Amino acid sequence: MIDLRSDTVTKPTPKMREALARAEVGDDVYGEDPTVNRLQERAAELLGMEAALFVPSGTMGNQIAVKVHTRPGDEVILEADSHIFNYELGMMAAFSGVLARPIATERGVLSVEAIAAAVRPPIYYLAQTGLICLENTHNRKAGAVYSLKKAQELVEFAHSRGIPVHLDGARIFNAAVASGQSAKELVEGFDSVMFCLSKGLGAPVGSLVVGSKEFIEEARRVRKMLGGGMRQAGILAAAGLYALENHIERLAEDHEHARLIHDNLKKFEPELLTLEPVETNIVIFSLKKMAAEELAGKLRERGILIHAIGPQRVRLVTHLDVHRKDVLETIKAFKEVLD
Ligand code: TLP
Repeated sequence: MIDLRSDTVTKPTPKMREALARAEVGDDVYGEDPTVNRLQERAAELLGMEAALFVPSGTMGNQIAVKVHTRPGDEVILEADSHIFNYELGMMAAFSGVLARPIATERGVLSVEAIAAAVRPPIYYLAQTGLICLENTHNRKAGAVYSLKKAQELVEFAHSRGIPVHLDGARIFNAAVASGQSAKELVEGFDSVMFCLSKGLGAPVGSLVVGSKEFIEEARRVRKMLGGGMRQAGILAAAGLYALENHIERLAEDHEHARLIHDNLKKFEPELLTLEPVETNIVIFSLKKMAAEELAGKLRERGILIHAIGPQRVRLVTHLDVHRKDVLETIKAFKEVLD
């Protein structure tokens, strides 16, 4: 099967498995796993922050950040299609007791004006804005990238109002490769960042939360509350270290593959579908004459898996287990089905 449902489906490569097998381990709840410690140091260094914490999933990383930055009753400003708001099961309310203040956008990129209008004035009977969350790249907006300038403007504005900013950077390295800026530059000034090893970077499990020493100390406590202390997690961290060493630059290949699929789907516009712009490794389009599930079913018969993310809306994600020949086969299958 050519699996384009998500970049979460990647399997560890033989070399990554070797790194996993060789990993030195210890009990990470005691802070004694040398491989986890190395991964955390490397992550902090790559993002130019003081410290990092290895967590089992992106969702846990985001929710730890929400908890650490806010108090119950606070509002959290975020984009209406963001992962934190839509796909984390209302955990920000359930666990941190905060209210979401979603702002709808065209391409997932919030503006200073929209945020300024959503920030509550400091009046004692109003819920206060405890946190702003951004998402780079933006999953539901077809992998859209926040430009450095936009992100910096928002961070500066938030800080001028005393509000911390968390970045859901599940795919921050895709943003870095696509924009030609380093991940470090793209996250400068953010109060915390979560990024995933288990997506395009190809590790089997794991994400990192990155921030100041003080923030990470508190994040470690919250991780334990959630049952996220992982003991001999060096086995997993070794895969993450391998991914950070070997799988960042190659993301460009995934972007090229996504562009190739996108370019070929253009032939079916405007009659059969409407494409959203492609910026990284995610292609999203809306079908006009067929249900998304029907298309998914027809492609499955041809050995291709895609994700129906709405009644008419479809998502395809390229990743390190999708090779050029798979892309060409996908394009051929689309032609057969849509023609
Ligand atoms: N995204 C998954 C699904 O949950 C939708 C996917 O297939 O794309 N932030 C962003 C921007 C994400 O896209 C995801 C996962 C997460 C956070 C959560 O990461 P995990 O799955 O590790 O909890």
